[in-house]
Amino acid sequence: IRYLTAGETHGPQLTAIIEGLPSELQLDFEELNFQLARRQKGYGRGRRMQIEKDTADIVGGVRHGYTTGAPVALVVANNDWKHWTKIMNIEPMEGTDEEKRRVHRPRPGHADLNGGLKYNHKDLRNVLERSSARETAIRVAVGAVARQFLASFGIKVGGQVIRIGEIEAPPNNLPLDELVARTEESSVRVVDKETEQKMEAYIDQIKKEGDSIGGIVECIIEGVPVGLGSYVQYDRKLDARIAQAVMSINAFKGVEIGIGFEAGHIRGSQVHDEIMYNEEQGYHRATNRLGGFEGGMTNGMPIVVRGVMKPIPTLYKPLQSVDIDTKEPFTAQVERSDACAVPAASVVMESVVAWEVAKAFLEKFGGDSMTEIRKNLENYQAQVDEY
Ligand code: EPS
Repeated sequence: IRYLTAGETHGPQLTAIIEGLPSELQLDFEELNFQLARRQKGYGRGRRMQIEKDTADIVGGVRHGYTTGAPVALVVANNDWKHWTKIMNIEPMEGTDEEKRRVHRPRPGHADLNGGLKYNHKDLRNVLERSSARETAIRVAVGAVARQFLASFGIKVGGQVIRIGEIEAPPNNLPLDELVARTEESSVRVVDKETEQKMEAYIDQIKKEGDSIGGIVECIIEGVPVGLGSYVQYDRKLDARIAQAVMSINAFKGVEIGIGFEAGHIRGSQVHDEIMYNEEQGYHRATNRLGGFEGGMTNGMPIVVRGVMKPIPTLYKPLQSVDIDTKEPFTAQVERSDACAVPAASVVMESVVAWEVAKAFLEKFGGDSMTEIRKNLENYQAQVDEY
């Protein structure tokens, strides 16, 4: 199974094609749009989110509520397109640089300069239109399909914001359903109300100062069978594939599984999860410091992944850069930006991790229909239960 996306942030739409989904997967369209709405929320977003009301259209591969096994094509329209029809048109355009909204001043921290050099674009708009984090909207739509696939096997996905800049959320050990319910009510996707208030005030302050702020988000996936991914080849290690997926989210600079980097400063006896057995649970671990992975394979414990997002590089507070026409220094002018997109990034991370888990699940229990996959899973489950 694989997917590709296409589309520009101010173009007509974002598009994805998912190839390799089995037939007989029932899709709940409201749930799909609910995931898109979750990504649009969050304290600290800018004016663009007032323009967009993201919904997904399915334009292939689904009939009467079920996948057919054909490629599933998804479309998320850009409402902002109506302001950009000339500038982003596929037809040649006559006009001044200003009329074309040509970009010749690369913004530090963005793809602008590297992309311009690489693709030889003298208009950096050709880079920024595609490198924009707007693309995460369609990835959330794809992830929403993956989540529904996983849910049909009892696999649940949730997440929370762990930190925004200086403000850290206190640790909690809530059951996943409760964590999901509580974070859903929060403007910054945290459980603790006091932390929420502190984070909102902090974001206000950052915004007032013309700055931006990043943070750390966590994704948890429960109910995953043991043995997804494999130790036998580097590119089959599921933890590695999840890390790649998380790093691919715009502005993400690091990933950890379980206790992650903390494993580098405590002892082995404090890191490894002891193996237990009882009739009811079968094999399990006494703790879950390794975040559900040993040897690149799931061990049946919840998958716990964290990712760090850098502050958004579009700043009202100017940073120095160099004009590609004149090679002269300039300081950037910003029209609109998000001061903080960490709560939205939390939803994106859930989506991309869910996709990787669904992909590994299909590799292990692969079949062309949900019926076939279900039988393969039951067969394997019986083998594991007997072991
Ligand atoms: C983004 C810049 C802003 C964000 C955008 C990501 O858009 P614009 O350039 O139109 O002001 O709002 O995010 C989204 C549109 C979205 O849906 O998340 C960027 O440069 O990455």
